[in-house]
Amino acid sequence: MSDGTKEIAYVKPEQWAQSAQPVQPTASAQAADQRSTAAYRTLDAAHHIHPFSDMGSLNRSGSRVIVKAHGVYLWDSDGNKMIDGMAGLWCVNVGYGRKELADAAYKQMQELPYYNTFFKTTHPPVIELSAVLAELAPAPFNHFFYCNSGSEGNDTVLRIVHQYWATQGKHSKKVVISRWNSYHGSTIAGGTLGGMGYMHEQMPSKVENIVHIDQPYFFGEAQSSQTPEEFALARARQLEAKILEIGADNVAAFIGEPFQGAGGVIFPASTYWPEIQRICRKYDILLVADEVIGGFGRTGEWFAHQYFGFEPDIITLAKGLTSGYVPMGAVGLHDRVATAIIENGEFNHGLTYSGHPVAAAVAVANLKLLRDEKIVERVKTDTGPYFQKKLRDTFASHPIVGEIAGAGLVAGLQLAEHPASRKRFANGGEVGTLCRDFCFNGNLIMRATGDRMLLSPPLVISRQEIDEIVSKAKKAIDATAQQLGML
Ligand code: PXG
Repeated sequence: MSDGTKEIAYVKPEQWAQSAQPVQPTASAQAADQRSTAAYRTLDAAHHIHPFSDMGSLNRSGSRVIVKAHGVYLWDSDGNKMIDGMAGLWCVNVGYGRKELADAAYKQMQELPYYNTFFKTTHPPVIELSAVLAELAPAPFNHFFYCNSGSEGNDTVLRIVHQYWATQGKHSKKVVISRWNSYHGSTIAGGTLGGMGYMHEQMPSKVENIVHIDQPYFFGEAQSSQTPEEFALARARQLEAKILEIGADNVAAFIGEPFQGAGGVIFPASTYWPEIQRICRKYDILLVADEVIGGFGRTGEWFAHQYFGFEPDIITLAKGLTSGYVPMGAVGLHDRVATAIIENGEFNHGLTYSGHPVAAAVAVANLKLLRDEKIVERVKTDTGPYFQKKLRDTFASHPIVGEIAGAGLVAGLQLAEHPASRKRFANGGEVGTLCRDFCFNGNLIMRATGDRMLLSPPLVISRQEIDEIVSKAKKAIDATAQQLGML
C-alpha cells in the first residue's frame, strides 16, 4: 500500500528462531511515524472510534495528533509544544519519558513477558509489587488483587464486597450506595456505580442493587444559608437516611472518591468523611475509597483518604500505579476483608492479565521513583502548596471564578456568572468548553467538567512550570470573561 499502512515489520513464524534480536522497524514503518497531520486525521477518521466522543463531529473537525512527550510537555504532529495540565488523564504522575519505566518493561518482556497467577503459580514482579504496595499503603492494607483498569477495579470491588458478606453469613447485605456525579469507570458495573446520568441512559441494563445519594457539591447545591461544613454534614447524613430507608441488613457498602475527579474536582468540607465513616461503622457497612485519581500522591499524601482523614476497608487503585505507562489497576484490602476472602475457599474472579508481569514490573519501577525521589513529599511540602497559593493569588477575585478547590497538585476552578452569590452560568457546559478551547489554543491542556476547569499536572512539575500553567490558565479565563462581556 502506498501509504505504508500495512507494511509494518513482520516476522514470519519460520523466522522466529533467528529473530532473538529486537526487530528494527522497516523503512515504511518509520515513514508511518511521520505522516502529515492531514494524513493522520484522514486515517483516524476512517478507522478509529474515540472514547466518549461524538465521532461525526470529531471526524469533521479532526483530532489533534499527539506524537511525543517529555516531562510535563506534549508535542503534536504540527510541532506545537503544549504543557499538560492534566497528566494525560490524571495518570502520568512521574511525568513523561522516564527511562527507568521503559527499561523495566523491556527487561521484563525479555525475561517473562507473560504468565498468570491462576493455577498455583506466581512470579517475581507481582510478588515485588504487592510487597511495595503493602509498604506504601496505610498499615491495615496488606493484600492486593490486580486488574487492568480502574473500571475493572471497581467491578472487583463489587465481587469482593459480595463475597465478604457471604463469608460473614450476612447474605442479605447486597446494596451498594454511591453518589450522583461520581465517576467509577465505564464498564457496566463501573458505569452503574458512577452517578453520570448520561452514561446510565446509554446502558443496555444496569447492575442490580446500586443506589445513589447526593454529592457534596457546595458551590452548586448548597442553600445560601449553609456553611460548607453544615452542607457537607447534611450530605453525609443522606447516607444514614438511605441506609435506614433500605435497612442496614440489606446494605453492603458505600463507595466514594475521596474527592470527585471527573465530576469536577469537588472537595468536600472537613466534616464530610468523618461523618461518612461514623455512619458506615455504626451500621456495619464496608467503606470503599475509589483512589483511582487520588492515589499515589495527587493530594500530597500517598492516598487521598489520608488527606481527608478516614480509614476505608477497601481501596481501588489504577492510573498513578503505573503512571499510565502501561495499563494496570488493583484493589487493596484491609486485613479484616482480606482475612475473610483468604480463609473462606475459592474466590471466583480473575482476568487473563491479573498481575501482568510487565505491568507489575513497570508499577514497581514507578513506585520506586515516587518513593525514592521523594516526589510525593515534594508535592506535600513544596509544589503542592505553591500551586494552590498561586491559583488563589491569581483567581481569588477574578470576575468569573467562584471557587478554587483542591490540594496538592489537583484543582478545580468554578466558573460562575456571579461568584459572590454562587450563581452559575445557565449554559455552564458551553462556558467551560469555550474556556477549554482557549486553553487548547494557548497550548495548555486543561479539562472542563461543565463550568469547572480542572488541573492535575504531573507530580514532577517544577515551580516554573506551575507558573506557566497558571499564567496560561489566566489568559484563557480572561479571554472567556472577555468573550462573555464580563471583563
Ligand atoms: N474511578 C475513578 C475515580 C476514575 O477517575 C475510574 C475509576 C475508571 O478507571 P479506568 O482506568 O477504567 O478508566 C476512573 C477513570 C475524565 C476521565 O475525563 C476520567 C477517568 C477516565 C477517563 C476520563 O476526567 N477516570
